[in-house]
Amino acid sequence: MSVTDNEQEVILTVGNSSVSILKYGATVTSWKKDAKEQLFLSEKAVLDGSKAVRGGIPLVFPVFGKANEGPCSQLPQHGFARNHAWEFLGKTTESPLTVQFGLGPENLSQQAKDAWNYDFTLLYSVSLTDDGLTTRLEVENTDDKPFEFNVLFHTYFKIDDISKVSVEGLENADVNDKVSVSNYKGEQSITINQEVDRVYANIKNNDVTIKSENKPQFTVTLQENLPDVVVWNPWIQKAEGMGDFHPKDGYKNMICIEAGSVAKWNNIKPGEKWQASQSFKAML
Ligand code: TA6
Repeated sequence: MSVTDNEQEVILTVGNSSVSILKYGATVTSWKKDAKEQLFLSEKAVLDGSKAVRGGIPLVFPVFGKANEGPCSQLPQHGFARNHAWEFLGKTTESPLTVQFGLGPENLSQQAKDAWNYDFTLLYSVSLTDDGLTTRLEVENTDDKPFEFNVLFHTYFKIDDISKVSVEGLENADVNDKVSVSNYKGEQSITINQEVDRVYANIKNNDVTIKSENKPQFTVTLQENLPDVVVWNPWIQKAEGMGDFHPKDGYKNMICIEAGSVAKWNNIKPGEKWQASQSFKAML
């Protein structure tokens, strides 16, 4: 069991499992279980701190997508948490092995502070066990006025073949489908054979399962304050259009199952804290 801290990243090791967290964006870039990589990371992911990482688990705060109006309207897509350097705050617990990162206005560019002018503290914890990974984000309003926000863990799971994948646990959720521009109820089992970009809101279960050839490969447990799940696969055309998405047929080897609180704004008053956490298990 170890924690290694270098200039760019922090690496946790527990037995044959490991997790690597880039200090830029506090972005998990690798999670290995039994030495096998569980997350998709584009071969052209930019890891030098010049742009958000294409893969792993980018963090989305304070806005999911783009806001056309309101306090987040001047922010870039998915906000600023994923494209600023966080402070490594060290190890918090031995079992499970947990490290923590912090972000506040003092870590933001002037542009980001001008775009979203609130005092806040983010504390992000990553915990590793032999077979699982837990991520937890705490938001504190240290300002003298309330603010609203979204949170999302934008997780890219690595899979062998998208044509053999199904996702269960999202049945009866309220779906906002950005591709077909329609709303409907979540289906019992989701398969992917085209671009998919959907918000499943008000999830009825705590667990979402990603299956490969009908065998459970990952479970995502929505532990706290994560009522929504985004399902995304860029498919052929959108993969072609992203300069940092490589190989171009990599859409066959990834699926984003993104636990979040994005369908509605969360609102916290001065002095209040809010937290969300999810846990992954890898089974294949
Ligand atoms: O989570 C799905 C989504 O909102 C898609 O609409 C797509 O834009 C994806 O995020 C990636 O966004 P990015 O800003 O990282 O290119």
